[in-house]
Amino acid sequence: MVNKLKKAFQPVLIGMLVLGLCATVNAQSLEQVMKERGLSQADILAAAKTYTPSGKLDEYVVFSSGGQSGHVIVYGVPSMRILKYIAVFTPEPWQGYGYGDVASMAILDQGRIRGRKITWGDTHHPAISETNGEYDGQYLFINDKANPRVAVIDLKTFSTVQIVPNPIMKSQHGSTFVTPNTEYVLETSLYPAPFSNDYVPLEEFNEKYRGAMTMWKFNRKRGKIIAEDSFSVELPPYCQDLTDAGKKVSAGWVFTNSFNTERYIGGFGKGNTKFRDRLPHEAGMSAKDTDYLHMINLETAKKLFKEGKDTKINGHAVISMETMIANNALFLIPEPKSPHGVMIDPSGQYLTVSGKLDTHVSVYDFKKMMKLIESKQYDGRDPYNIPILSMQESLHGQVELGLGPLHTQYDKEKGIAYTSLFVDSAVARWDFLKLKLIEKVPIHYNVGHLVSAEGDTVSPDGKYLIALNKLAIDRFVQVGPLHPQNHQLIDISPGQPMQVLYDMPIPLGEPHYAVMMKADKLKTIKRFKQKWFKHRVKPGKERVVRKGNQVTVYSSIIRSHYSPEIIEVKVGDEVTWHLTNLERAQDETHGFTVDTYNINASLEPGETNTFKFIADKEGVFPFYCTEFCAALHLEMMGYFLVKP
Ligand code: K7E
Ligand code: CUA
Repeated sequence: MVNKLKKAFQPVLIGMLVLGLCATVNAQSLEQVMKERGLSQADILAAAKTYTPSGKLDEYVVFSSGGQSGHVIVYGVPSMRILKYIAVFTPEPWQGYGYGDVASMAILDQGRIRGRKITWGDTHHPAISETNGEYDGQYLFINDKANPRVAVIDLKTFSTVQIVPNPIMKSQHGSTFVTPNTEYVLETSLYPAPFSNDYVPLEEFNEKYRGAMTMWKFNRKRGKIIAEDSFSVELPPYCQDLTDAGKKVSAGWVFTNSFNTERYIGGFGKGNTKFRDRLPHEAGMSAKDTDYLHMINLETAKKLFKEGKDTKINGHAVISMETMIANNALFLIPEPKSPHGVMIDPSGQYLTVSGKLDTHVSVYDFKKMMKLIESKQYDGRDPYNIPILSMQESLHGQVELGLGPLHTQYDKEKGIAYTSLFVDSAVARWDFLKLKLIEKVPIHYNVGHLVSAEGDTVSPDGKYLIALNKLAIDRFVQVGPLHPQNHQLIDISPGQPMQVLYDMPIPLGEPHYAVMMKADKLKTIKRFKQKWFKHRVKPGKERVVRKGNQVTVYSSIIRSHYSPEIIEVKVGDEVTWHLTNLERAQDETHGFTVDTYNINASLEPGETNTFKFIADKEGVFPFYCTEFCAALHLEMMGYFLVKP
């Protein structure tokens, strides 16, 4: 084995010898390091597959939900090096997001629900914008499950540019997913509730509580969701779970699965104000053997919205179930109970659904489903009159994969898919066309979502798969009772067994889903253009302007000083402070904080930020640059003086 390795590393050894480093090689041979650190040949191979020497870049970039942190986590593959946290629903001081700068404060303000400012999010499913079903690297979308909202991130700058609260939902989960040309961003509700903000007793659950799917119209040119051009489709009060947009043959349709088609409303435990001695939700919601996969015709819904066949609820267009049914645009198909996720294969023809409590994964055939719809062959109707298609006649087949199947991702190889097995703590590689299990690889532990390279596009890359694990017992140095999450990188190269390559701790919330894109698709800017900012301060035009008690400061910043450096105002003055970073050099960021004002900015080269505040306390307030920018960084400061 060692000989084999020697052979593999021969070019490296020769190179080192040429450089005259043979003494070092002798002192620290590979064999010695392996022995000292207890590494096997497989470990060394895994290391060689992931180790990315200084100066080399990763082939893929992963956008992972940051869970309860409300952020997005960005890291590289195969190195698994964290590159950035993108602040979305939660203020983040390093990027100056939500710490006084007017622009980012306004974005967070867009996320108010019924007037209340919310400073966190439960992010679950990121989605990259697509062109013809391929990631185009322009935008990223992410949802907030807790406070039903979606956010738009511009990947030119890796910054959040919009937060859109859902006007009718009270919680959501099946979000965000995009149509193949990012015409729409889909958001699906989770726990049924009335669309209005009124109190409606639980006894009226069946009649007045509802689910919904919102089709947010995305305007790529403006880089924004346009609320007026968006609408929702009313759904039954089942718990709609995950969603996916059809592609290729299934383009124009969208799918979502569900649980609690029992419409169980709970009542377990002492102290309920309503109902007594009832089963807990978990039992009541999983009493039946099947739930419903929902099939929605987006093209028809679009047409109905255009024709004004909607009702406005909270100012938002909603197309009723009745209208959808009458226009053959809403169907249900039974699926094994309490499923988690519906994922459409790259061809658009096959949909995989895993019932968490079933050991099988079900593969539905879109063409068979359409045949049933076209011949109006229904197996009955649900209590809301929605036609039900036969499960047996919609299925391509079922495969037994193991315990607790959850989420599926696709490979470059035709028919090959990967499904996470939550209870088994394993990942299954299987063939969804031939309906057979190929192999399983154990992971640590309790895997949720998986992500493969470009895995939910029309042309996945294969190569890498990441298991987003929920528990990380024994994987890392113990850091208190709350462990980090564990993202495990798996080599899925064809013609060899899957190999776990790397454990990556995620110490910031529970990531649910991630997307992995070729890194060279990113077209990020290196610096801001000063002219993009209305309030930019040109060099030589720095000044302080006073109008009554309104003081406007026009500041420029460049290594290593602010101009002006001393600003004196009176107690009660309203201060508007514009700052422009005049740097041209890449990455020459300067910060800005005013002692005790809860202000922190990160001004990238060319960027302008504006702060508005009232100088409400007399005193002396040093301000300084919070980013170590140059040798005289500590000297980069000034005084903000407030006179009585
Ligand atoms: Cu499996 Cu939200 Cu997609 Cu966790 S996810 S709940
Ligand atoms: Cu500028 Cu430190």
